[in-house]
Amino acid sequence: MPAVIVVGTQWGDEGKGKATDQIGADVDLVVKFNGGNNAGHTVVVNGEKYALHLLPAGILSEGVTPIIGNGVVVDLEVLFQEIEALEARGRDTSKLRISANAHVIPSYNRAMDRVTEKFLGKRQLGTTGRGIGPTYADKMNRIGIRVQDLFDESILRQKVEGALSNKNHLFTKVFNKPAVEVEEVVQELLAFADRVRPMVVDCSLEVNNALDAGKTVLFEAGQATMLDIDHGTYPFVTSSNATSGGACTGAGVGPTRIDAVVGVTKAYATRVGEGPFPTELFGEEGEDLRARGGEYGVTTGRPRRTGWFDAVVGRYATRVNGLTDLVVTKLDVLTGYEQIPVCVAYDVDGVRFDEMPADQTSFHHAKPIFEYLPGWTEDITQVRKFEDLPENAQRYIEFLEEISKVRVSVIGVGPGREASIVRH
Ligand code: 2SA
Ligand code: GDP
Ligand code: MG
Repeated sequence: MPAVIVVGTQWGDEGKGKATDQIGADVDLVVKFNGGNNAGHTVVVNGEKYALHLLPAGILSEGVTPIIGNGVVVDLEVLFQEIEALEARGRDTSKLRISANAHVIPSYNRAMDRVTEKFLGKRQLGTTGRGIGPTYADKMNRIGIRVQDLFDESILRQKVEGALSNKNHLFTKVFNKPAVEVEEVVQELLAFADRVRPMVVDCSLEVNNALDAGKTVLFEAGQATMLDIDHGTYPFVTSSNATSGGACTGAGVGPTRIDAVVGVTKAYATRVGEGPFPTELFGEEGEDLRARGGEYGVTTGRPRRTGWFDAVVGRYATRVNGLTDLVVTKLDVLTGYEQIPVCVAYDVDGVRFDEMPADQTSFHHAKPIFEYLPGWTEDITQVRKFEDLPENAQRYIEFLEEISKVRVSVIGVGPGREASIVRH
């Protein structure tokens, strides 16, 4: 498959990092197309664990050119910290490229993220505090700073002045904070210019040239379908398009060039941050699943909310992304449950919904209608063939496949690269 998009089908942390790393081992380019260092992808290679935030997961595969696309927002300090940390562990990062059109996250947007969350009070979103939302807002407001601006000091100064003219009003008059000095920001950004320069490319040209030359490209999403700015549980979402369409705009590639869209889902569900989550488990049950799955944020360390697989979300993700395949991760985590509830539809104030309600209020009122599947007790972490899974585990996967309306082609049974079952 020359061009493959990998997206999360739930609320993030489905194991996209592992899936990208696995598929990415055989591709030429891996392009991150949305988000920034709010992402947290865990990849385990030969027992060694890597936590990636801003860097595409393809960075761990030799021979792959990783590209940070134009749709990404880049915290330059974090970029170089991650590069240095990987280099210190013997990983080669010299092939990393970055789009000239990607926006940078200036320090004032980290401050803005934290202060706006605080001022939202009870309505806060539970952002990662990395400045993601304010930077995408600046992009849409046309007061953003792009990677290419680092190479023209006078343009950079004008743009920083423009951005700060209204932000300083907010900082000082609304949020009771000191004004941000233009010159300080200019110097903060210029300090990275020489190191970034050799990495800068036209992402769209690189990707299209690669496809024209018969090479393979993997487009890697950060966050997930239900956190997408258009299709997620707005306003409890991130500020970018994490669905497959985001790959086209965030990397500069036409939809006609895409061959496959792979969705990654957990065999159950998690969410970190605020917002509706119909199948959420509370108390001991929620804690138990969190402990079994090791469900803590890779970026912020926050405990993730846990719940059962939601097929309404699954079908929605299949439709919104045009999924061709599904990767089901963490099946091993469900080992030992006597029976496993799966949400097949919602009850919204007495009315059955088989598809995602079109309005937010209904979704907030949605109560899961469960079907209960029989569990299994056998350790499945060493299983590598579908037929070798316990019968009930096979049935569980077949059920997810049927109700999500997409073929399950890979099943994860452990965090390691090798701990997967590929169905042909
Ligand atoms: P933001 O910071 O503006 O993108 O936050 C807005 C919402 O998006 C959620 N969000 C995430 N949800 C799951 N995983 C993410 N990455 C990290 C991880 C999260 C972490 O891999 O574990 O470490 O906490 C991620 N990034 C953003 C966020 O929780 C808000 O609900
Ligand atoms: P991402 O943001 O979608 O890349 O996912 P994260 O890395 O934030 O979270 C997924 C977690 O599940 C990581 O700790 C992975 O190492 C782990 N993981 C991925 N696939 C599997 C699997 O099949 N089984 C188990 N037990 N862990 C997995
Ligand atoms: Mg994650």
